Amino acid sequence: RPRVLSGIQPTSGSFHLGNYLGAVRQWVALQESHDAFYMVVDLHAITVAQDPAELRANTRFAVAQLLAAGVDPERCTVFIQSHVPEHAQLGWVMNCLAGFGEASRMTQFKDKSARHGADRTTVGLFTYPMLMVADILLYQADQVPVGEDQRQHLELTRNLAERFNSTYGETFTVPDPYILKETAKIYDLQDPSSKMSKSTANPKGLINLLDEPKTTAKKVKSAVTDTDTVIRFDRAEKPGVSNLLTIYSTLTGASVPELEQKYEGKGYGALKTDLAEVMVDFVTPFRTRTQEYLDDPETLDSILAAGAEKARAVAAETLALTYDRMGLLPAK
Ligand code: AQP
Repeated sequence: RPRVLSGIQPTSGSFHLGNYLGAVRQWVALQESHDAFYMVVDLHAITVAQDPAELRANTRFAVAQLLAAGVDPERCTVFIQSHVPEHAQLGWVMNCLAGFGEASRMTQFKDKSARHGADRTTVGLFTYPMLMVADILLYQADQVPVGEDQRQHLELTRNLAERFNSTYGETFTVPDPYILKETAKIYDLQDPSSKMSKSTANPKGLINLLDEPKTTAKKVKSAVTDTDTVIRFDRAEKPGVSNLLTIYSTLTGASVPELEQKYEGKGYGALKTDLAEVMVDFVTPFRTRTQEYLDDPETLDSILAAGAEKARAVAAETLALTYDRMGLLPAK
C-alpha cells in the first residue's frame, strides 16, 4: 500500500471548515487505501507564542476532533509530533540542506512574518518548512494530502529529497502532493477572495466546527454573495456563491450542476437557509463525538501511545539511515 503522511496544528481549539474540507476529509478517505500516518503538529504550533495550558488542551482537542471526523486508529497511525523526537532531529538535517535563499522565498513565512512584525517573528517560524520536510521524509511518504496553501512547502520537500538523494545516494521517497481541486481552498465567508484561516481578520468569515450550531447557521446566513441573484458556480465573477456551492456539494455529495439546477430561479436566501441546515446537521454530531473522546482521556492516551510507538519504529529507521549516509558516526 502506498504511504500517506499529513499533520494538523493544535493551535485554535477548533478545526475550521477549511481544515476539514481541505485536509481531514481526505485523511479519512485515504486510510482505506493507504498506509496512513496522521499527526498533530505541536512542534509547529510553538513557532508562535503559546500558553502552555492552552496548548496542552488544544492538542487533546485536535486528537479528539480527528477521531470524531472518522480518523480510525485501527486503520491508520495517529500520533503527536513531539512524541517522536526524530522529527526535530531530521528537521535539523533539513535546515542544513536547505539554502537560506530558497527558505526565504516561502510565501507563508513572508505573509506571517509581515503580520507579526520582525520582533515577534521567531527563527522557528522561518525554519518551519524544513521541519515539515522532515515530517514527510521520515515516513517515506508517497503522497501528502493538504490544502493548496501547502503546495510550496511540498515543492520544497521534493527539492530537498532529490538533493539529498543525489548527494548521498537514494535515501528518501520523493512525495507528491495530494490536493483535490474542488476543496483545495475554502474561502472566508465574509471575504471570498481570501482563504478561510484561523488568523482571519473577521471571525464571521470563519466556521469553527466546535462553535455552537446556532452560531454556525448565522455565519452561513450572513455570508457575502453578490448583487446578482443567479446561483451559478463562477469563481471569478461569483466567488461568494461559488464557495457556498463547493461547501454544500462536498458535505452532501450532490454535484455542483445538480445544485445549480435545484436552485434555478430561487434566491440566495434559499441556498443559505438550506446550507445552514446542512452545516448544522454536520457539526451537531461532530461536536458530540468530539466531547465523547475528550471525556475518555485514558482511551485517548492509549491511542496516542500506540501511535507514537508505531511512528517511531519507522522514523528511527529513516533517521539512522540518513545519519549514516551523511557520515555521522554511529554511537556504540
Ligand atoms: N481554507 C482552507 N482551505 C483548504 N484547506 C485548508 N487548510 C487550511 N486552511 C484551508 C488545510 O488544513 C490543513 C491543516 O492546516 P494547518 O495545520 O496549517 O491549520 P491552520 O494553521 O489552522 O490553518 P490556517 O487556518 O490556514 O491558519 P494560518 O493561516 O494561521 O496558518 C492543511 O493541510 C492546510 O492546507
